[in-house]
Amino acid sequence: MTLKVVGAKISTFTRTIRLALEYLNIPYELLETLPHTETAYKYNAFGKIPTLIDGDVKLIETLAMKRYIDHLQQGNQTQGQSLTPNTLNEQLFVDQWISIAGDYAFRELIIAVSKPRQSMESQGKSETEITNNLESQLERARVVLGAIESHLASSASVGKSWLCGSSITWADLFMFPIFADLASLPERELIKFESPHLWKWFERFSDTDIAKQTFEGTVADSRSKQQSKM
Ligand SMILES: N[C@@H](CCC(=O)N[C@@H](CS)C(=O)NCC(=O)O)C(=O)O
Repeated sequence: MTLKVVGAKISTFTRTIRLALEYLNIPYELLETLPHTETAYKYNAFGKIPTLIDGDVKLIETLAMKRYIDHLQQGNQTQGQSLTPNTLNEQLFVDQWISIAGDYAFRELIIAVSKPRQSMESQGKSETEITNNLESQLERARVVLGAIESHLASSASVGKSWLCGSSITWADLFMFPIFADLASLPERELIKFESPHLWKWFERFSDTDIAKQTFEGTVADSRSKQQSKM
């Protein structure tokens, strides 16, 4: 039976799960819904997305989905690649970075910056007004960006290009959709000029097949379409 992902292309957490399924070549269908719709509540009492369904298995939190997808991948003898490393120390490291992505980065970059910016833009506020209104949020965002930047800088100094080592892990999959949204906003300048290692990591991930396969319908996609109409 094909897995079903209930969620939206625009949702960062949904994109994480789709990135994993694409990476591991696990077929799935996307049942598209935004949060807090009748469909979202049908599968998740909190109205959040995504939900992952596989027959009788229904999972409403991405951490549980991660564990389940790893389980599917381990059962698939033909698959060589894994998103979770083998040793306990490496797994703990990945778990920490997933938590940083899902909590600090999501809260300070998506909830505090990306969503209010988009809402102010749609209300027709000027760029000056938007940047003034976001001033304190951007200070907090800078702390998160700075911490990720210094981690990536020290990883790069020992030749490691991904968040948790030399290959893509779940940590990259949780972090990337957040940066894909942020990098499509004027706030990309903060990353580009103040966090060069983070910017390089973002560009490296953007260039992967899985990033391209899940680009359509994202905030970055709709903004690039809007800009090309102008
Ligand atoms: N802890 C949840 C977070 C999921 C989440 O916050 N999803 C967002 C969409 S990216 C959502 O449903 N937002 C609506 C809301 O917070 O009310 C998970 O890991 O699955």
